[in-house]
Amino acid sequence: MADKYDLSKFRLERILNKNSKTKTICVLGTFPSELAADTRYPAIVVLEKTAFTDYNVNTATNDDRDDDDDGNQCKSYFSHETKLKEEFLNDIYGNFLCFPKPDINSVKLNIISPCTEKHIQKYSSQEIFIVLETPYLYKTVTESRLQLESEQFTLDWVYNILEHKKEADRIIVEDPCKTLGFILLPDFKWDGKTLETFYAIAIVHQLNLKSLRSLTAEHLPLLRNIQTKSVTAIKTKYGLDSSQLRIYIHYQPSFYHLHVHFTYLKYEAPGIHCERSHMLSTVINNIELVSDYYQRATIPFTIKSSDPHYLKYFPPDADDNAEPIAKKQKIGE
Ligand code: M7G
Repeated sequence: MADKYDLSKFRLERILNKNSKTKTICVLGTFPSELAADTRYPAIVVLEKTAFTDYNVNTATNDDRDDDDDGNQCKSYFSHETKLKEEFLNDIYGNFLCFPKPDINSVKLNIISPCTEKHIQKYSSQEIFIVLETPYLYKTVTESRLQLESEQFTLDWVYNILEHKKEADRIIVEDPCKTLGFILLPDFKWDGKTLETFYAIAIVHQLNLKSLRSLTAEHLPLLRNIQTKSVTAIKTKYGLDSSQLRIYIHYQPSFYHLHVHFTYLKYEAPGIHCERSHMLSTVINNIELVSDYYQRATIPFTIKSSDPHYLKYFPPDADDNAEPIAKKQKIGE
């Protein structure tokens, strides 16, 4: 990746989104093609200042500066190598800019290239609206748009993972069973190290499960298997207990191949809010109570005003007082 992308050759087109709280900025631009000098590919670049770790404030060995086996002493801000620039001092109050050495001051960077119009939409800051998707709306609008290839993000990255063609060395645990199996690995958004921002995803081996809407009682063994094996593997490898994990499924997902998100409970990961995430334990419980719950339920999701299907979800003649379609009809009827 470092070889493939020379950041000095990136040409900025526009800023898509920035957030001072999460300290992220997302930009659209182009990179030159490796093959043809006069061709440039559209690219989205997401930059995120990384979170502080315990090592960053370690002073335990300041007087005796031996590194531990991982060189962690060198990761502290409290070191000779950190430069301080005084802004002002007033009585007991001091204000400084601090310049730590580059290797503990990294910025996480994600690149999507060549990106599509749909990626640009996904990463752009826009007005969003909540759709209450009845089974009828799912059947008549969502399902038909899912059949259009142009409406989908490619799933090639998912198949590359399932076939061990990419990221195989990052797998945390795999159950290779075709019906109950899955691969758990670090998410694209995680640096793979900072526990404070722990983020992994479990991708199912079954190829025909698109989303929450696909799940019925038949899939309970799969969901329970993902939950049990993943939390055990995360505890073994990262020391995080199941009670410290937020385990959930997005609706709507960006990628329509069933996967489950695992994030550290204290980490406010993107997409954890109630309009999008459904706790796996609640999903299991709902299906245990009503086997076709997710075919009957009205499920909320958010849509951007620029989405080409926006108006289909808000037809101008919608009758707010009509009997909920979910009561009368389930998917497939
Ligand atoms: P989602 O709920 O479909 O959509 O989640 P979201 O991206 O809007 O949350 C898909 C998840 O897969 C996200 O958490 C992505 O960060 C992650 N992801 C996406 N890609 C392209 C990759 C990838 O190539 N590798 C890995 N490991 N994770 C990815």
